[in-house]
Amino acid sequence: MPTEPKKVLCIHDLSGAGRCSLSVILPVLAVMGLQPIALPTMILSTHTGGLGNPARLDCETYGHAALAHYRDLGLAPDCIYTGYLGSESLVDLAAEAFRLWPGAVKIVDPVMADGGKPYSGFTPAVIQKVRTLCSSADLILPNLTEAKLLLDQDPVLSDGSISAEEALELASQLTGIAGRVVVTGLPMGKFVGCAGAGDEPFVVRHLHIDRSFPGTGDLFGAIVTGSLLRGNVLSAAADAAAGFVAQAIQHTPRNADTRFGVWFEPLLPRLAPMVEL
Ligand code: PXL
Repeated sequence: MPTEPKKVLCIHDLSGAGRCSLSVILPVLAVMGLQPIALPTMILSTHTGGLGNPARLDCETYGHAALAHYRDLGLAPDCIYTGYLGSESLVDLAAEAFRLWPGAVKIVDPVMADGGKPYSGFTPAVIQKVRTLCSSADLILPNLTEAKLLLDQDPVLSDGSISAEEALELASQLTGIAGRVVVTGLPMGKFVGCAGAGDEPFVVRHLHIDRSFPGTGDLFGAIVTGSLLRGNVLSAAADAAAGFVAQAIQHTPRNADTRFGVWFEPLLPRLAPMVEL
């Protein structure tokens, strides 16, 4: 019998247009040789980052029914990877999945804020719930603003850039919440970096590109998840993810509308495994 590709239960929203969340995560994990199982927390016509007021469908009831169906089927994920959970009850949905499959690797991207402020709807109560979810994760992937919010610190940077030492210190503080941490999207002078803690501490830096896009955190998180499940160490996974995000930005024409995300699709073959496991 051939071995089934590893299953990743992906608990994120599905934003139809705007290249983020499940529409980025599913193709990335699939091309990396994994088997994504999509569990949309919410269906939106677009993300909430500047494309007007999206149509929304809350999938909480569906989500609980889907989890019960997977449990009854005996379909146990190897990994549970969570992202945008726009309400307290959707954080409970993710926590329920963690309870159902305690043996799965639990990766939480605490999608809730960027650029120094929370996304709409992320009240202090939701943020507290996300913090609790992070404390039951094996790995968390906050951006800088989310990292500060998780630590209950002021999310606005005073001088717009942080040093490698400060980045490592921030990642290390977060190991008080989850075992392993990668803080992403760190402005480090002419570089953009990420910092890891929990095993060997590391900093990965790539040349900073002066444009920002929605969905790059999801692209990063999916590649880290895929790369870890393929047996790589965390620093290698983060380096691969940061490198791919930088390439995807470089391949997005300068005059493209940034609200629709990076043009990553033609680059997907670069993520395909060279060797079958
Ligand atoms: O990529 C982050 C993200 C995911 N999902 C939704 C969002 C955002 C960021 O704005 O609005 C719905």
